[in-house]
Parts: sequence; structure tokens; C-alpha cells
Amino acid sequence: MSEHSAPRVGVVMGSRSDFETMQGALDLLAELEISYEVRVLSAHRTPGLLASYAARAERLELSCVIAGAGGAAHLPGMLAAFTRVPVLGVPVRSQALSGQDSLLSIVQMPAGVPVATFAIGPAGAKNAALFAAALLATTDEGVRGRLDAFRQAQTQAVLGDPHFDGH
Ligand code: RP5
Repeated sequence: MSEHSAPRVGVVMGSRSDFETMQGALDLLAELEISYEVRVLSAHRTPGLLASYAARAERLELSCVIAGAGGAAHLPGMLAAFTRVPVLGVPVRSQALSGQDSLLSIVQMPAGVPVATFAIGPAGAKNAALFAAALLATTDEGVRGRLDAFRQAQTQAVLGDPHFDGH
């Protein structure tokens, strides 16, 4: 399952330079067999494209859109303004302020248009994918099983660590 099947999740980012951060989200969606599509869209550089992607997200009935952006990170908020499809915002680490700017830009949405905001950088991208899986798992038994298995494997990896004494 990948970007080639009918997508259930959209993954967008403000620049190609965000790709490395967002790769973790794509890998997890693939691992959990959740189909997705990827686009580079910028709130600043391609505002028209952003508006048309919001319409596409509704037309395709995507379960959510994961949106990564850095700096004055308006992409998730603008996308959320154009669609009721849930937007999961990932603050990309910026050079100037290490992503603090990205985080505050995304998380501080005024009341009325929500964006779910995740951690700065790769951890946030991975957790956004896991959150998307959790949303789908409410109605999709297959995704639910794979997500449970992922979490069990994660637990086992900790318990199986020889440095872990069980106390
Ligand atoms: C944002 O500006 C992008 O999301 C990216 O994180 C940041 C820098 O973009 P580039 O100058 O690398 O294209 O819009």
C-alpha cells in the first residue's frame, strides 16, 4: 500500500527541503498499509495550489491531511481554513530558530479553525502518521490490527532490551 492506491491520507509540505523530516510519516503510513499521496504546496509561494488541494482533499474524502512546514509555517492553518478535513500539523525544524517559530505558528490557531499540532521535526512527522492511523482505526479493523501490532512490537523492543531489568 502506498501513494499508488486511492489515497486515504494526504501528506503535504511547504518545500522539498521538508522532505527529509516528513519521510518518517511516509514510511509509517506504508508500514501500516495506509494509502497516501504526497504534494509540495506552499502557503506563500503557491497559495492557489493550496486552495485547490483543500478542495481535492474533500473530493477524495481523505481522512486527514498531514501538513509539514517550517519558519512562518502557515501551511497547516491555511489548509484548515479551506477544508473541514482534519489537518495534522508538523513543525519542521528551521535554521534560524530550531523550529520554535514553526511550532508556535502552527499551534497558536485562533479559536474556530483547529490544527492538531505535533512535536518539532521527525518525531512529530512519525506521530502524525500514527495519529492518522488511530483515526482510521476507529472504523477500519485492518488498520486497527496493524497499529496494535506496531505498538506491541515497540513494547517488546523495550522489554527485550538486555539493559532492561524489568523493575
Ligand atoms: C517553509 O519554508 C517550508 O515549509 C520550509 O520548511 C521553509 C524553508 O523553505 P525553503 O527555503 O527550504 O524552500 O515554507
